[in-house]
Amino acid sequence: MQISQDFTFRTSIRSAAVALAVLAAATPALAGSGQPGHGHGNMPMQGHMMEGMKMGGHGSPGHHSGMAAIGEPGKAADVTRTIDITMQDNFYEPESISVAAGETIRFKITNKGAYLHEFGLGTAAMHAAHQKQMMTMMEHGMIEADRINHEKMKMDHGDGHMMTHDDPNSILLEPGKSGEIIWKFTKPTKLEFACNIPGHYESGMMGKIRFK
Ligand SMILES: [Cu+2]
Repeated sequence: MQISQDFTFRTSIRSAAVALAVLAAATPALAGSGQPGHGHGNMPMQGHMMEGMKMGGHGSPGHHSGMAAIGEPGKAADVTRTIDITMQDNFYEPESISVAAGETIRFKITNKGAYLHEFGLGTAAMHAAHQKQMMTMMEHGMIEADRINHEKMKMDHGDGHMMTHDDPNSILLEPGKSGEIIWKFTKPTKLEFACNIPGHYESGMMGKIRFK
């Protein structure tokens, strides 16, 4: 059994590529002119893309060996440091963090803003792909500006695939809510923590993770 060492938004990359291919094929005028994160109201909802919405799941088949390893879910017993993260509209405090390879960190995250926010760990490319998924989730009403619509989140969105937001490297928090992620950073990689809710990353809701 394959235990993924590189937890990423695994299927996101593929679904983004499919989505772009679909867009390019169906609407050549849109390809290239699209403003990321805004106004993709008519993005075609293809089956492949929906499949890509399932972002979590251990041992799922969407393993991409070429993807940068961003680390892995950590064990509580291995935590050596806690970092408090405050989410505001639309930025993080602190704005950047430093970690060491091999370190297991407990991120305690609190949303003090008025809107729904995400704290996700990944590469810039992963966040870019995840932003497209979050856009789709918003279009489907699964997430709203200030809340998660759990009923819609649980629905079958048309092709037998469930869309969920349960990546181990990401957490979505409504206003006033707190949560945590325990993460082990395995090797120096260019990583960011980011909020991929439409418009948030673009307005600055991201921070660098530096390796000591
Ligand atoms: Cu946000």
